[in-house]
Amino acid sequence: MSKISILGLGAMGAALAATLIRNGHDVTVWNRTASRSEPLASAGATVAASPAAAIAASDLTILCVVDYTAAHAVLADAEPVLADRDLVNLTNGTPGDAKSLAAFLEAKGAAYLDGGIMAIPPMIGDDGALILYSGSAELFERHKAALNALAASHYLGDDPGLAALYDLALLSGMYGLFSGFMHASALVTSGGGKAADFLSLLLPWLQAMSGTLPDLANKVDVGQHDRNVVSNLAMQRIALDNIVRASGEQGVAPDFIEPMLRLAARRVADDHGADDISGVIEIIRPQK
Ligand code: FVH
Repeated sequence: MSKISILGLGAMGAALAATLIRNGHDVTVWNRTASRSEPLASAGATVAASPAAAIAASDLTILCVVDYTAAHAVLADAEPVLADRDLVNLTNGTPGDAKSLAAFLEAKGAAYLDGGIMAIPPMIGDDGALILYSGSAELFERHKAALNALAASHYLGDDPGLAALYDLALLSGMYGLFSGFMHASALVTSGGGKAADFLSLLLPWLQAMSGTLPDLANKVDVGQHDRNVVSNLAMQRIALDNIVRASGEQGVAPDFIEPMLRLAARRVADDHGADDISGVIEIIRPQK
């Protein structure tokens, strides 16, 4: 069992600390608002008086605060004790945020692992929770057993920005799903239907359409979008235009769907109407 400190006891930090305590680890906690430590102290945690004291108390420190501004504020207090420490940061941010924090900590002599939590607090410690990691492989290997108590662990590589990149990519897929659901539900409810009833049609449709993703992913990776096309972009542009026009007729704002129509129309205007819809990525991805 390891000595582990948790800095930040919001909804997520508290769930991480409680899970580690349940798994028998020797847990020290610190939070800016001290009263949030009390339930964890009752569950067996030691409460540290400062981030520096918490970091000094343990073999591994896990930081989980609201954003990177808060993360830097917490660590600024602890600069004198950072040398030779292992630090995992599970605060959500960008690849650039993660790389800057990694550079700061490496300059202080600490090992750094960045993480992206793909779970909500009640899922921590249960099947279905996933945490993506990137950064120091040695740190990951040293503490893998303890980290696996929190969630399944997926190590992406030694670039500290990768966990944030993949975390935000997964969230992008999720927000695409949510925005599609909201536009579809606005259309259905504008015609008197119920969103809950509509799910019996929407869910199997999304399941069927997700079956096209392996082919689209291959086209994205190869960068060619004109092979085995069954639903060409020129046809899909008209469907998107129909959705936008129907939205106008129904009094539904087209804010979710209009950007997709604009991209499809640009690609068709660029003479790629016979390609698959995957070709739209060529407009938004970094240009070579
Ligand atoms: N909760 C969730 O569903 C998601 C799931 C996926 C991962 N996220 C990320 O986890 C980070 C923490 O999120 P959280 O849910 O714990 O957030 P809150 O409950 O709002 O707690 C915020 C903690 O941050 C502390 N804090 C804020 N500002 C500062 C600061 N300047 N200095 C020190 N600490 C600060 C705050 O302290 P206090 O307000 O209690 O004093 C809380 O401990 C986040 O990156 C999510 O994106 C969660």
